[in-house]
Amino acid sequence: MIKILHTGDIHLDSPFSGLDPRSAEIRKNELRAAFTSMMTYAKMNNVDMLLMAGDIFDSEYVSNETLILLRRELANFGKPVFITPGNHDPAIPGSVWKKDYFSDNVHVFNKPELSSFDLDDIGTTVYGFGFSSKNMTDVPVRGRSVSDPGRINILLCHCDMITNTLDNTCCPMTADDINSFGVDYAALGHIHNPPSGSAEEKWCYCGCLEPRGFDEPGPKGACLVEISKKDGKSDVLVKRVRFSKRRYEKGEVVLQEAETQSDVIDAVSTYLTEHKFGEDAIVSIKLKGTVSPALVINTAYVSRSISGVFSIRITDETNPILDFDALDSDIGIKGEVYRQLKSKLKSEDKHERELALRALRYAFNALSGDKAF
Ligand SMILES: [Mn+2]
Repeated sequence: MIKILHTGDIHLDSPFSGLDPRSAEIRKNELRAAFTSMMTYAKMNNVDMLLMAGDIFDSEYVSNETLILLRRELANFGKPVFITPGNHDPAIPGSVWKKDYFSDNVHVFNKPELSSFDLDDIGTTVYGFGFSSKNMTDVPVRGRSVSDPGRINILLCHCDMITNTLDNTCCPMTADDINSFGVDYAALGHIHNPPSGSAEEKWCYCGCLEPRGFDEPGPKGACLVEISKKDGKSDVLVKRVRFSKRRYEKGEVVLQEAETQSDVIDAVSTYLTEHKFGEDAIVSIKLKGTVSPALVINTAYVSRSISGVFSIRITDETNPILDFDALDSDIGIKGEVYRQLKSKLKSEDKHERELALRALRYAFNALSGDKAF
């Protein structure tokens, strides 16, 4: 039995531009920390090799600190490391993938043509190919097959098996390509939210190591893969291991006739507790349901009042409880404000409707200001 750690889509030195500069700097360091935690795990679990399925770097601009960290971690690991450059970090002339930069245990598939590397002590052959520019329309394994089906055969590459369009320029591989090639396991990169896949499939996406936005929800990590082969038949066991320091989560809190900012804070806090969103969570909450007409939710204040999560973003999509028929015939100021806004409140344009509703709430909020004494 051989044990592999399959990672990829690390995107080291990602700018995290969706965050404020301070949080972005924290996240950059957390990404490097997630990578070193993974390397520690690989050493502790005595894996036979590390497979890195592309997009190790976010772009061709990599800091020296990151390069040194990568070289040092891979050298310390000591066991074989295979790297295949992806569409974000292709092996272009002058790139680190083309230089003799890493220690001897590191093999980079730095050409777009299929090649292989034998590990005779564990009866395994690793096949791979790498991006040499941002696009790859070829599928280098198509029409090929492994040379010795008796060995454990692994394919390592960055490719897109999910986007089913003709303009897919990221190595549009299919399950048929992999099956006819005849590998025991295809370690793939490119898809950050890995599809669950079935046990019969010979391929697996590891997903990204650390999420970078709400389009990459939930915890992320790498795959621990165990492969055994007997009489030409292989058994593959894939276990997903979390390494991400944070996770992005989206939620919806439905308010019921909330009257004050603290009603809103309580409802959001309860939701976060119920869903066990802790310090590791970057949360986006949509407020729905009904509020009293006198309440205009101050989302900035509510966000600041919430503790226990890394960061929270709140959007207000609530509706005030209003009797529009009664307002229409109201002879007071409220009725007049309503009639002024009525056409916009019923507008076809969603944005105009929301704006009018917001204006109505501010007006009613101001008009309902009771004198305390
Ligand atoms: Mn990627």
